[in-house]
Amino acid sequence: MSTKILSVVVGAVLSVAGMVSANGAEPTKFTIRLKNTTKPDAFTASNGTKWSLAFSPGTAVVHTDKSVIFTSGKKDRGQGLEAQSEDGDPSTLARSLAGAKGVKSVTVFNTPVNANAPGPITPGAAHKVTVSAIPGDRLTITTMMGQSNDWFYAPAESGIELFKSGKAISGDITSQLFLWDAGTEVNQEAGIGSEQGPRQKGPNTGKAENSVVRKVQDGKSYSKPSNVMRITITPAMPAM
Ligand SMILES: [Ca+2]
Ligand SMILES: [Ca+2]
Repeated sequence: MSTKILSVVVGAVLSVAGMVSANGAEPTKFTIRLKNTTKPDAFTASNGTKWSLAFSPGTAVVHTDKSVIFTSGKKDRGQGLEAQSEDGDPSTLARSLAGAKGVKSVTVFNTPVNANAPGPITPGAAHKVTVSAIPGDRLTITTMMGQSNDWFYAPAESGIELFKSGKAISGDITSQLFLWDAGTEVNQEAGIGSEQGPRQKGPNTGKAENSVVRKVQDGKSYSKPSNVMRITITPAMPAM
């Protein structure tokens, strides 16, 4: 009998805490971890060259509007998505988005977990970033597909809803991401193109494409994020 009463009391306290959070009184902190789940030399190009995949520094954007970074089927807006997608450099994009309409926060992640300098995450490595949000907020993550001319991983343009029915989401969100082509540089074969991130002479080199932002649908394993990365999100428990 006493055990049952105790469980009812605990349940009541938890639901009250949940209501406070849902009313937006206290933002929830989310820790996002992006792990490169590929192996070194996991891919083989048409000429037999083996190559490894890395993901660049990126942004974690909390927003309320539904397409703050790009619109599928439209040209890049010239706000820094190009440098993010072609050179793995999120700094211009972050500066453009900071304070923009419908954007609540922009956090750059650039230093891998257990590393002491900025850089991409190579096979097995991870980026970690923390954001704060309230119900109604959305999350967009951007990172370059490191062996491409202008490809980036991100969710649909509307972002990922951070709360469902007022409750913070938790767990694996990898399936909500896609591989996008920024439409700014002509594609070469992934992993061996001379104008791609690891091989280009300098930032912003390669043939201009003048196309639109669109999903990469080439049937390759890296085009499906769950084959190459794992992104988890963990909300901090509300203070009791
Ligand atoms: Ca392209
Ligand atoms: Ca390039």
